[in-house]
Amino acid sequence: LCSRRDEVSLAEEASRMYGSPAPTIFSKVIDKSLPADIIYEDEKCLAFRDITPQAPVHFLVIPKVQIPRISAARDGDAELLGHLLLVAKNEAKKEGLSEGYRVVINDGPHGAQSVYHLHIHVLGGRQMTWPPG
Ligand code: D5M
Repeated sequence: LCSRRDEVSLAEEASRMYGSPAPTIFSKVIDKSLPADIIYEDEKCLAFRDITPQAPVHFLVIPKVQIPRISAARDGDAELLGHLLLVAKNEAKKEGLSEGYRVVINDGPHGAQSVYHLHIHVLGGRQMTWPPG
């Protein structure tokens, strides 16, 4: 859905704005060299099912540009971050999560982040509890 030229300009944009963070497994999901169960894609982002689902519905929304973590986001990312949240709620609706769901961003070691490419978790289809672990 995304041309090679778009991909190159996205990579250039990332490198200009963030330096060149080490690519993660999600870079391969974005360039389609690693198969994923993609449920939504546009020029700015991708949503796909989590490989180790923690709920009956568990998908991730990621920007194509590699912002490593939410704490590394810049003021100029406001529109992109808003877009990711809107995609998250649109896909949650398509997944039938009418009773609600959990939206999570893990940041850094204390947040138990394991993949350093910003991602929004959306979990649903069961009763969530609070506080989280
Ligand atoms: O969560 C990182 C999440 O990414 C974790 O729930 C597993 C998921 N993951 C890792 N590799 C893949 C692939 N290849 N496809 C789909 N999902 C994947 P964190 O918030 O960093 O702890």
